[in-house]
Amino acid sequence: MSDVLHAIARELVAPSKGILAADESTGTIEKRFRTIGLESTEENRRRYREVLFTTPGFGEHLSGVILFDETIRQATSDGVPFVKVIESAGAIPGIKVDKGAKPLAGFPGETVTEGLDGLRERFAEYAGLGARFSKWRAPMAVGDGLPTDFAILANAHALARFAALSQEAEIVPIVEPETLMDGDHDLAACEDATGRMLGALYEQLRAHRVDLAGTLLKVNMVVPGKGSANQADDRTIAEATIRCLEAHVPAEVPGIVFLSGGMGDVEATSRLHEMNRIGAERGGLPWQLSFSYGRALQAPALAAWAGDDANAALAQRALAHRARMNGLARDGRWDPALEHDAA
Ligand code: 5MM
Repeated sequence: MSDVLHAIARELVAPSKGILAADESTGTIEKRFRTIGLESTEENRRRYREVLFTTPGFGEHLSGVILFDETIRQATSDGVPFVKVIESAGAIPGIKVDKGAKPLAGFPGETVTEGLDGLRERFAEYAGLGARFSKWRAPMAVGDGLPTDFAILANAHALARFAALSQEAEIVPIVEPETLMDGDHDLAACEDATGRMLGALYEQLRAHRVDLAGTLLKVNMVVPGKGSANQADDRTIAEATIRCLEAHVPAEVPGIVFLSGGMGDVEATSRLHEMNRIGAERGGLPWQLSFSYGRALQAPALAAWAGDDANAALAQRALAHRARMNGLARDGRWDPALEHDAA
């Protein structure tokens, strides 16, 4: 398959860099804005994204940005399209194409991600707008008997159909199965659910003739549920995550980028650092291990901005700091003492 896809996938997981997930759908950004008491209007969403994307040195530790449908069509207050702003900073624009997780009929408590209808045509439009990679997220809850094998299969099949259509449009697909952190399950239950999903996903990707070297995996770390009485330290989480990935992710996949899923921002950095330390101790892992954080990159910036452009420079310093910390963690070179240089 295309050398272009392989090159973009590798560029997204280049040393010292990772991806900014800024693809909050309208409902999700509304929740985020509520934390700063800001109304979620189209103009406020545009202003916020302008603050993020015009951060000085943006491309130093950010290889790409995942955008939402509305955002890929927006521009700065001076009229420069966001896609151009991102490219000028040396980063790659990407697009979230799924239409969200909807209840899976007949399977209470489970969901299947929708968005396949008309996707070929949407990909053609997104390619014209400048997207060079794409993303589809399939969240799965852990609970009594959940996730079921059927919900795993339904989501893995949809992820593979998405990936095949994305590659057809010469756009690198990022497949994102997410085992949710909600609940009181332990680390072993998360490892089991994540491993079952990854097993089904790679079976489906191969069956759909997807070129794995032109894809990336975005996935959760293996962690206990938020309500579990048995929380785990960063080293244990890093070891369990690598064990699970080694068992299920083929070596042709160039990179794995983690989601933050509700972990604290420093926690997300520290755990990524631990995994890359383990990789270095072992003389390397088959794939690059990097980040594609939403909340863990944006939370301090959003709080600093607080809806007021007078705070833009402060917010940009906060984003640049988290990007630098994760850029170091992605190379196993982070030091907690560096957190004190925060903006
Ligand atoms: C930024 O949040 C993304 C969009 O979610 P919705 O479709 O629910 O609005 C989400 O897909 C995101 O890219 C990943 O989950 C990573 O974000 P976190 O905050 O988990 O790092």
